[in-house]
Amino acid sequence: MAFDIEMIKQVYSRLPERVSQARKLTGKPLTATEKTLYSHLWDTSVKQAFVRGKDYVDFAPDRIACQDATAQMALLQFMQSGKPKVAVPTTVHCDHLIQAKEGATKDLKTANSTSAEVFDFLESVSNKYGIGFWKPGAGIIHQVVLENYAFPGGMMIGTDSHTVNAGGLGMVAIGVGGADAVDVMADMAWELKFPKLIGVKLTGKLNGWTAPKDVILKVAGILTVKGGTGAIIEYFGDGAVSMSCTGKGTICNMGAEVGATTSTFGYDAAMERYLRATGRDDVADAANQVKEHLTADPEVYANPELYFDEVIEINLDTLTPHVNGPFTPDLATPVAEMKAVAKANGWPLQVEWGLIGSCTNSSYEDLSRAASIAKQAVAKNLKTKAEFGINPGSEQVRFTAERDGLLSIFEDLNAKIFTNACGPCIGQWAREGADKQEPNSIIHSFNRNFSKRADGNPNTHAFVASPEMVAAVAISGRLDFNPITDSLINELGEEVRLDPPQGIELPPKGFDVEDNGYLAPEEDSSAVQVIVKPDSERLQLLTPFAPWNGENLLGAKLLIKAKGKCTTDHISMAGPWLRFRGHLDNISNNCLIGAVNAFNEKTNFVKNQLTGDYGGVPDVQRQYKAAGIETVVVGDHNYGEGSSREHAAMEPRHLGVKVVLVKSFARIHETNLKKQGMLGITFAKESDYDLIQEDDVFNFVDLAHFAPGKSLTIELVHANGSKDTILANHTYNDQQIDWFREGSALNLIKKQNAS
Ligand code: MIC
Ligand code: SF4
Repeated sequence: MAFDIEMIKQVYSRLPERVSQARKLTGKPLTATEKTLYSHLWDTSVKQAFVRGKDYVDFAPDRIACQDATAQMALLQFMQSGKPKVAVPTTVHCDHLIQAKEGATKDLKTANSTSAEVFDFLESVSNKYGIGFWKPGAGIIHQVVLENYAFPGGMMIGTDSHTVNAGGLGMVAIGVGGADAVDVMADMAWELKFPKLIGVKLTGKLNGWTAPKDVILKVAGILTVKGGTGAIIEYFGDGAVSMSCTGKGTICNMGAEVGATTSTFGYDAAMERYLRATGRDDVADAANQVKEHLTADPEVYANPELYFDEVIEINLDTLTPHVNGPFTPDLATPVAEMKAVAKANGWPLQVEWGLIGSCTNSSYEDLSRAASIAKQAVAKNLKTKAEFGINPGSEQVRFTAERDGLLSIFEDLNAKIFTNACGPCIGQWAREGADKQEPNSIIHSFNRNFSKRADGNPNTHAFVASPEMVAAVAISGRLDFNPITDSLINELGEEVRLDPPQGIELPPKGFDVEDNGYLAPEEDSSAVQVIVKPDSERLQLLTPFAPWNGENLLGAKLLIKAKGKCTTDHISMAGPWLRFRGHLDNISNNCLIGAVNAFNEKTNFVKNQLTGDYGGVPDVQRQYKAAGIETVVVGDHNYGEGSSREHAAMEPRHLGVKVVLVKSFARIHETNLKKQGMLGITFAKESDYDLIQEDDVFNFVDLAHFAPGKSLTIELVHANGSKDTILANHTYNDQQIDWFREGSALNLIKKQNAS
């Protein structure tokens, strides 16, 4: 039986009526996305349709998922809310804190001892507040959610940007910061600006070397890292229906990389097969009864341009494999063009590692397709030129893949089988020699490839491709290898070719697992103690942020003007810093250390306006804080792209930054800033970014009249005494201004609970 089946049945029982209401409100046929959104409204008595891209709407998600690196902060906040149990089904998954080094058994043991304090904390908080707990080694959050919790037409939020993976099973699943999750855990509505809708019509059928991953690599090339911002992408068409459920998951997963709020597909036979194969006949049967409400109305897919804000069409018959990167996931190169492109850019052609895994591509089908390439290599006397690492997505996938002989195929190629966890995808990788910082190339099936992300080396050129392409490139050892046209020379000196991959959608003998790693919370948890040691370096109870004094902010100094890409990895790096995710003061020592200072092109090297000296960003900021001076961070486009980690908002807040002024924000990060009581605003005129000088002082001269829809005026006082007055826009509504006033959204919840 599926988890929380009663909740799922309830969602389905109210679905027909809510969908018909929504059809009346909007006066038109509905997309699958709209059906799910309108059937999850907090206030069901709404009288008007919402304006996409404009109206803030309160939603009531069905469930929440958190992973270990973000759950610590989320649950530390929830503990302050004063609630005895979480209000909706919630799970915690331990997947980010396990380093890939020697192989699964040893690595898991090491993680269990080095992170014991954090795992014990998460296990006891989960138990205390009625949260399901998935132990280290159980698998990557999004694969485990897809296998156990996702259901068509459901709505969930998760404290990880790749929560969107559950769109592969027809959910509207959205990544959020911990403070958003706390709202829903505390039985409050969850607010989102009603998204725009992008339709992607897939025609034809995947064939040969082309995989679901190539669909999203192509879409990323079209939309770029910010093209999906504020929108939900709905995929449809024959091509969509012909794809496996986990393949759809891959596409939705990497939709995070185009900034999309989420991506989804209408319910279909592939989803039904997956539900049944993963032991959820009950969900499949219930879904079948309300089938027509779990996909768009037929008129929508017949004339998509009438119902979506933008429509993209991709023909799978002619789509070819892609390799994206380096340093950004939207730099898409068709494999056939890689020879010329790599040469022109001077990318290192020799590939040193091929890594298969991450929440994007670690399903049974993914492993089977990559294994079919590995098997040929062995049979054709090829030795792999690069090293190979595999992280299966879950214990269920690993156990089944081992039983079916898939893992031993990789082992025949000397691959290392790492833990069922994120591993190298999030810098949890003890890569030998990375500290030498030599230029090199690696290829992986992950979703992100920002600088330093996998191994901390800024000169590692990381490329993203499908698992089978990763296998082929790793075997050849060359970035520009095109398996469709190129041959390889084997150990016997013969010329051989790799045939296209053969995948197995679902294990013919069914999935199997001995210990899936799940711990249910106790019914009566009154005796459960949650322990945070006062001298811990990994966990720290939170102290509330100070409220705003209601006055204009005058005399604020520039901390850093960040140039170019400034993702959450630049603002709050992961890898070695993941160990401090539960300790705000300690993790604040990584605040913005990866951001490039526009005045000297260096990272972690900014001017202290008090002394004229240069120093690291956290150090300089701590000096401003000690002197009682508030500061401003200035940034470029799509600031805060990437992760949902709210540390990227909490650290500057904790250190005394007041304002983040940028050309544009990524959605989750903008919300995180608001939730933590920061002022996140955008240049009304983008070119005003150029006016900001290194010694600037900022006066926010009308902040005292902070109101929805009203721009803010900023006076910039330059070192020579000259001034510029510029305008900044914001998207705060009344409630969000209250968060700012109270010092944070959590302060407001506490106040409301107390009254
Ligand atoms: C990531 O892929 O960057 C992460 C690590 O999963 C993050 C969450 C985090 O920073 O903990 C994400 O994508 O939200
Ligand atoms: Fe883990 Fe990587 Fe997926 Fe983030 S993207 S959840 S780090 S596997």
